[in-house]
Amino acid sequence: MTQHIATVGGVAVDTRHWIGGERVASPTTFTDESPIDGRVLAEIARGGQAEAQAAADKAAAAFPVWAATPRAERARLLRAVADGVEKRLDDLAIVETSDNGALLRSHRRGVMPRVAHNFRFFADWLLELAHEDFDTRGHTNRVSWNPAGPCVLITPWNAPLMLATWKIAPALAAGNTVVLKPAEWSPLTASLLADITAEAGVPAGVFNVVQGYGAEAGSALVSHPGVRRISFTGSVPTAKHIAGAAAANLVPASFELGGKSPLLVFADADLDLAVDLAVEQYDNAGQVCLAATRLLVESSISEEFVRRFTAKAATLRQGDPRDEATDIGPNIHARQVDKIDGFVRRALATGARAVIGGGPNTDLGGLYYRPTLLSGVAQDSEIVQEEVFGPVLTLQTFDTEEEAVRLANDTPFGLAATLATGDRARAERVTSRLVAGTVWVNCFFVRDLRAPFGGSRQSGVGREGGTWSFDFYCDLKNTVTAPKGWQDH
Ligand code: TXE
Repeated sequence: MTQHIATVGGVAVDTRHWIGGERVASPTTFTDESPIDGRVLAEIARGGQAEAQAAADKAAAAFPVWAATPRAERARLLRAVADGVEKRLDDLAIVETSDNGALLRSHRRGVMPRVAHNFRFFADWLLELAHEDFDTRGHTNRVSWNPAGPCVLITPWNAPLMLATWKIAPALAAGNTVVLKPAEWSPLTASLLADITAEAGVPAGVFNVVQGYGAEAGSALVSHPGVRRISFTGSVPTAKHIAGAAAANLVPASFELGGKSPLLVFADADLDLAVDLAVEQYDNAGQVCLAATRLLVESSISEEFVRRFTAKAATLRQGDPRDEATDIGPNIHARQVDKIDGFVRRALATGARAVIGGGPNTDLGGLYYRPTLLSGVAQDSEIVQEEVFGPVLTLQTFDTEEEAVRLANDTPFGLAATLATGDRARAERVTSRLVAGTVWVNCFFVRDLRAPFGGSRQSGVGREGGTWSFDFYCDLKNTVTAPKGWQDH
């Protein structure tokens, strides 16, 4: 029994799947390492076809009862999960930091409270979700929201519990059952969440976790014919693979993918604010899909911008993410660091110049990449067109608003854009022309769960948040009732 428990940051974490309200082991395991120092944290159950089948069966079996559970009761249970998250906030924070290397102080103060909020928000929203009635020549149309069935949720490692619970909370609130497959590089907090849901009283089979690799557990889950919805956050190639599996079973799927978002800095901007916004893009060591990694700066102020940016970036402390004073931690995995460095090497070899950074921080070991800014990059170059997912920004300049918009929109992505300008009319003009699911004006990363979140082009399909989440996780039914034919008429 005890060999299934790993102790991470002093917290006991079960390394098995959570299927039908029980812990389930697999014949084989995979190794989970910490990006902080490469230390082995746990041997995790390695799911595949059999575990996917078992979880899908349990989710299907639990669905009718959960779907029929009164909304008030579902909402109560989701709030109990939120309470459980808050009760174990420190445990979740230290385990997540150990597992994915993001800052402990962010997990404690920002991320984990928002995980709890995800459950409360969708519990509240559920209770307000009203059916809509309208009249057609005396006939009543009643549009009602009905749970779709078992949902498979596939999530990434850059913000594991945060991104998973954006999906889990609305899916469960809507009356669906869930099978979560967390990323193999950060599997631990999903297991703690399973404990929390059980303690909260969520019935067996309503929430399930299958651990494992994407090509094994993930692939088996998304191909399962019993699944009614698939929601995915991750990379574009994996999304295309999942889209194929979803299409084969005609299952609606939503995709939150990568980005190559711009930060447009106009000469009329508050320059210190613009610099703060730019430096903020190094958060989470650049492993944020929304990150505005392309700095587009009006030529007339670019020199001053770079001067202030460089000074500000020099104050960032890179190091152990458990240390309160650290601003930038490690990247997730040696493979990711190699990938980041490959992008930077190729850019430097083709004419780019490193204004700051330009390689791993070898003082800290190979997993920490120095915050990097590259200038002299061509618009059609790989470094400008492709997502790096590391602390690497590019700098380009523009002379006119027209040129700024053209550069901003000229990538395969359309997730977000950030503007720094002091001119409201310009902000409106530019915003209306940007291809982006979210535009921030003189701010960054302000996120309200009532608002839709998602991307255009290769950044995704569908939106999450508020009503849009319920749109996705529900089957709408329109019931048309005639005024005639009643016994009592
Ligand atoms: O992503 P994958 P990776 C981008 C970022 C990063 C790159 C690669 O640029 O460098 O993607 O990261 C599961 N069937 N983003 O390789 O493979 C996998 O197990 C079903 C941006 O980690 O997409 C994991 O749970 N599932 C992004 C999840 O998909 C499969 C966040 C994501 O892994 C599968 C993460 C398959 N065939 C990466 N193959 C964002 N939008 O924020 C893999 N998975």
